[in-house]
Amino acid sequence: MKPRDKQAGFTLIELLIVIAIIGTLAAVLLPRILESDDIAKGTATEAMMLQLATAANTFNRSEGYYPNADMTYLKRGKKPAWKTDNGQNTGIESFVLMVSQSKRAGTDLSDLSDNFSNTDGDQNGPELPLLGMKYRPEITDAWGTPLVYWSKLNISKKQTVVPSEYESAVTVSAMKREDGTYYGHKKFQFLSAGKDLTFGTDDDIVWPSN
Ligand SMILES: [Ca+2]
Ligand SMILES: [Ca+2]
Repeated sequence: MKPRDKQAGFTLIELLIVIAIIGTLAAVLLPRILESDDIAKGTATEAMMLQLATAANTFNRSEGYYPNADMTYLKRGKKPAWKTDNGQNTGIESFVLMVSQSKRAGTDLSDLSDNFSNTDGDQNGPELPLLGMKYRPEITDAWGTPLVYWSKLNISKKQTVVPSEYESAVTVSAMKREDGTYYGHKKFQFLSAGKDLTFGTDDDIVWPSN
């Protein structure tokens, strides 16, 4: 055997060992990396819910009610001529629509545009004034599932949510505390499906959380 061949064979064994080591490291580290990624997404989702809750409170201070979850806008004067909703993702869409009507009562949510989705593919009709878009967006959690929003007026009503463009609609109830009352029953509730992308499971994230 020539020295060169010996060298080549040795390199192959080394390569196999390196691949085995990388495989082992990946198997050990990947779950941890994914877990820390999910923790970061949970934190990001909570931070966003705080921002949305602030927008709801701003709206309430100006208009005297929390943004409705059923597309009814009780503002004095003329009601904007938006389309009737298709019954999917309605709560969070209604929230976006309400707070996007005016600077005075509303909040510009355009810095959350990375978290806009339109899983039910609907249109608003007229442009949303503060967002300049004609489609009717939802706001998603950090995993990409639309949040669900209830105001206190309809918190006991189930909502129909389209989790993604590739899934069919599911029915979602607002989350209750152990004493049977709804989280946020005096104001409003935001709900995230959490890392398992499924509503009604233990990893759901609710605002307010107490
Ligand atoms: Ca809709
Ligand atoms: Ca939509």
